[in-house]
Amino acid sequence: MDQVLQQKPLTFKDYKSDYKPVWCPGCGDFSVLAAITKALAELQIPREDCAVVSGIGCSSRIPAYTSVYGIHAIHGRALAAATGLKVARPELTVIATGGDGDGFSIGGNHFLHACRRNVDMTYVVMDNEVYGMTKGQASPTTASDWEGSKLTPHGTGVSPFNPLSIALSAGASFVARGFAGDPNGSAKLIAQAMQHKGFSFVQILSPCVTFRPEQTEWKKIVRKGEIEGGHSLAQAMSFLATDDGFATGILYETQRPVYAPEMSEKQGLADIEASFEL
Ligand SMILES: Cc1ncc(C[n+]2csc(CCOP(=O)(O)OP(=O)(O)O)c2C)c(N)n1
Ligand code: SF4
Repeated sequence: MDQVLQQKPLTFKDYKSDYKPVWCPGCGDFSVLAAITKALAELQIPREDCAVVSGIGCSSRIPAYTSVYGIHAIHGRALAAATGLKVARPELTVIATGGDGDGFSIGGNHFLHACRRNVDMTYVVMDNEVYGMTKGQASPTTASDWEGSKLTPHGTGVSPFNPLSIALSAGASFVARGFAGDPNGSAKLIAQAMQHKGFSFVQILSPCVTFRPEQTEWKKIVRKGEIEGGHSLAQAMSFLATDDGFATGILYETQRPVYAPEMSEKQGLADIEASFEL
């Protein structure tokens, strides 16, 4: 008699790899890893149908800690690699991850164009307002008066930018903010972002306890679920006009054409190698 094998649903643990994270104890990125794996379990994405792509930084180590496919690309180029992967393999669920330095400084230009292109993938940025991996320099989201870096001992004197505002202006079709101290809330946001058809951007406030120890206070000031966004761009823009950066939730979601070019012909490895010959 044929035996029907009943497969057990995957849990978040099934999406974790055997590598132990090397993050500092208390780093917010632990919770973001938990949130991403919970979102994958919630949606029961087959592991072989998913890839996590990152650049360089503490937060960009995430692909190694998951059991799905991964690309640990070069600094600032997570979105370029993720875009190429999704366009070449549209059947894959693609999640790009990284930090504010990786995504908004060296990768800033790629961020703008990813929002504009609207490739169907999710970008999760662990924002700790600092370069953690390179020992605490200021990033594009660091407040102008932060005096914690030896490189800018009197503060940067430069206004930080608001990633949600940039994403919205550049055309992202799903924009949200979560908090590492709320892994269940972040998992829900990431799952919603993954279900969105188009480019979805989720900023997650993720404390760097080593170079920004004061960020442990974020748990007292974050207001979970307070963002009242929706489908109106005007409403989202007006929310951002008075945003202090500590409310979480979905700011904006809309549907617009997804960039998914047809591959004219399947290239073999030999063709690709030939195209690189000098
Ligand atoms: C081309 C290049 N420039 C600079 C570096 C050095 N570098 C490595 S990680 C990093 C910043 C990481 O900061 P962030 O993306 O905010 O991540 P975090 O470590 O805070 O998670 C920099 C400047 C590099 N690896 N490659
Ligand atoms: S340096 Fe900061 S961002 Fe990097 S692992 Fe430590 S706490 Fe996390």
